[in-house]
Amino acid sequence: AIQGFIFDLDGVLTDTAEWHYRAWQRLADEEGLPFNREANEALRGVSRRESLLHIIGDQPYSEAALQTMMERKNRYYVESIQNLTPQDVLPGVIELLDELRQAGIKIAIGSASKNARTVIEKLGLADRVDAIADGYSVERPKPAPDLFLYAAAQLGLDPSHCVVVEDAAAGIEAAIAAGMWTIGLAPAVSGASPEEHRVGAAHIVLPNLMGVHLT
Ligand code: B16
Ligand code: MG
Repeated sequence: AIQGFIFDLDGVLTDTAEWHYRAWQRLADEEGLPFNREANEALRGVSRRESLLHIIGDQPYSEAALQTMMERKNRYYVESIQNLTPQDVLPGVIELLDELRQAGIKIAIGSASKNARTVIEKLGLADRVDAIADGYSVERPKPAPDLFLYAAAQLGLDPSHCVVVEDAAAGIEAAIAAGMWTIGLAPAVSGASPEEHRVGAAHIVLPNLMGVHLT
């Protein structure tokens, strides 16, 4: 039986994915690097460093330059999340978290972000989760299973008893590699088969968490 739920943060519990995008867009514009909303889709759930490497392509930047660009992007992002409030929790989330807790199911966050704790605090969700795995928890980013395995270990659960909720292909891949059940969130694409969604490999694909219940 399912004993734990591990939620991705950006794009699942809140829409900070948009603020990540805008911060990368600002950096790319300043650097004269080609980037747009469509290119950003490939960065969903991807770590800060991997995202930057993707944006610079084959431009030769020194390690020091990469570091300062990552710091700059993070500064833009951190500025933009200062005004997050509990109003920014996506529809259906609170209801589902309450229902899970009532059913005795453990809850963790499994986010690639180093800002996950700040975001969770600002959203007022800290008291509703039992464990947080974030960008500081493990070395290898998603799609490696490490982050979700770490979250399951924090909950004291076997991976096979955990469900991961994700909005990114890299996250679904990581969860499957961890031996967990997966729920992928992606907007409905009219006429598209389930495999064509960005989270096509997930066991279940839903548009969002609105009206999602345990039974
Ligand atoms: P940071 P998630 C991910 O969070 C974001 O989706 C991704 O856009 C971001 O680059 C990554 O965290 C690292 O975030 O720069 O704040 O450490 O979707 O895994 O909750
Ligand atoms: Mg995400």
